[in-house]
Amino acid sequence: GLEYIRCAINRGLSVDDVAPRLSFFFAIGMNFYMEIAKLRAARTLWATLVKKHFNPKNPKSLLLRTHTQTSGWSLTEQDMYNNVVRTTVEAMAAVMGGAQSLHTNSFDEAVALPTEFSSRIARNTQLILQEETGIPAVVDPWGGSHMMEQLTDDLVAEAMKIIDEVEEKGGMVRCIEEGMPKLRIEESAARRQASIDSGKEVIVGVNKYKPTSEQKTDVLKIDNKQVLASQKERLAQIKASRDAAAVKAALEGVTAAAKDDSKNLLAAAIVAAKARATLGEITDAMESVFGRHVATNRVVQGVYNETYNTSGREDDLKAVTDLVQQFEQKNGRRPRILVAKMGQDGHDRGAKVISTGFADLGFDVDIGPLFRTPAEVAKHAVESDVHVVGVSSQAAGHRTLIPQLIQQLKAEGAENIVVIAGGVIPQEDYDELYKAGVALIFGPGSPVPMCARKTVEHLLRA
Ligand code: B12
Repeated sequence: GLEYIRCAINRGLSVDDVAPRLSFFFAIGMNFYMEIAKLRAARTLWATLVKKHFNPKNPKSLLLRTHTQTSGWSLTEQDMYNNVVRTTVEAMAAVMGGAQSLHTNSFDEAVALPTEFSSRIARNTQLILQEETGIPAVVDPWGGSHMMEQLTDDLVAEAMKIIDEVEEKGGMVRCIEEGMPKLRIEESAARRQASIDSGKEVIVGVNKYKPTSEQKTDVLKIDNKQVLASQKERLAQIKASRDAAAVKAALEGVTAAAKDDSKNLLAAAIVAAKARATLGEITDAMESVFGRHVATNRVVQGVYNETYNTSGREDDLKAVTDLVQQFEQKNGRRPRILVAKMGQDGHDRGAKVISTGFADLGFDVDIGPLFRTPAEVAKHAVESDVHVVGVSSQAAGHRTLIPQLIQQLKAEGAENIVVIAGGVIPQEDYDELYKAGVALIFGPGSPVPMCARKTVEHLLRA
């Protein structure tokens, strides 16, 4: 927020032109009191910092506006209807924390896009809170509670330390360039996963009180081929019906604005969009000047084992590291895995958590960049001489991209490289993938040691 205001001021706007129009997006998870305190602390922080740095005249500049979304991460594939309860608890935290706007997730969002039924329940969760409970009628209902005030103050103090650290490093843009926030998130995700895998943190239906019978829930199925064909057709129609000369001129305008700091790039992009240039064309017009951001890919190491080892279940890890050693003795080197991401799937948290966990369990881990094609992944796998490619797929490209990868490995003469997969893959797609040659599949909620154990067992058998 501070960085945006600074940018705007540098371009000649005043704090009061910008600050009242900013809106912040918060995810709201299951830690109920903490989430309420988080929104309360955010308001205090914003008002304090904007006043200190920019001294606005309009009091609205000090008001923090928030959109909140109940956590998608806390949703589970296992015992799926539990997610209705999770979303309700999270929505209550958002409302009690004073959110201005709220998105409630549907209970099936851990495995697919929501159905009409699940969307209706998600919407009704909000309506019930709004119309039946009286909860939204009170502003800051937790104000004055000793526990809540203390928690809020503690959060303000802890958050201030991080904000000061960011400021000292030269601001958020600099920190993003250095990969600092990304690495912190990845470290925290690996610790959280270890906490869940080891049972320290309870997730009902996943690591405790697991269902004893098979649970079947209808999930939305989307035909990728049909979506691709219809998108291509719509693009062709747009391209045929638009004024090609106007599009060309508008895209040149975007490139010119990207080159010249005194020009307004957003305005040029709006002209291009109105001329019906596509998003790809608009970004290409900028890429020719800016290049493409490639995130630094570092695997956080040590934190998975460190967290797991305080759970009293260290033996789980030893069982896996013993197998890894057995593999090393047999093959002269440790099992090597390429964790790969393909297609337009930008979700990398699962890939990072798996990479950290597998590395801590003794694997040699190569982590591939985002947005690779199957051919690029196959080439990388061969060049790095890996034993296994682990595809992490969250954006529903698995039925298309994984069989293509297996074909590409064959074309490279590397059919001995084992392919495993994990991520948001509905159970009903498993058979199709096994038939295509995938050795193992690990869905949401899979404990990392179990993934590693099954992988090394498979490699030992192969
Ligand atoms: C966090 C998240 C995001 C973050 C991603 C941040 C990041 N850096 O990864 C943000 C907000 C950016 C995001 C964006 C989007 N998201 Co999203 N996202 C999620 C969410 C809520 C959680 C994913 C996650 O991190 N889980 C935690 C990790 C640790 O779990 P995991 O990935 O499942 O991995 C575990 C296992 O699956 C397994 N595993 C995974 N990979 C591998 C690999 C190997 C080798 C092995 C052994 C095991 C393994 O082990 C892990 C540990 O148990 C999911 C819903 C969900 N609950 O899964 C939606 C979800 C994946 N997102 C979805 C969508 C639609 C999007 C957007 C298109 C939304 C939009 N319209 O803009 C964009 C797409 C961005 C892009 N370019 O891809 C959909 C995908 C729908 C589908 N598959 O049909 C989901 C399922 C939500 C939904 N139902 O709508 N998202």
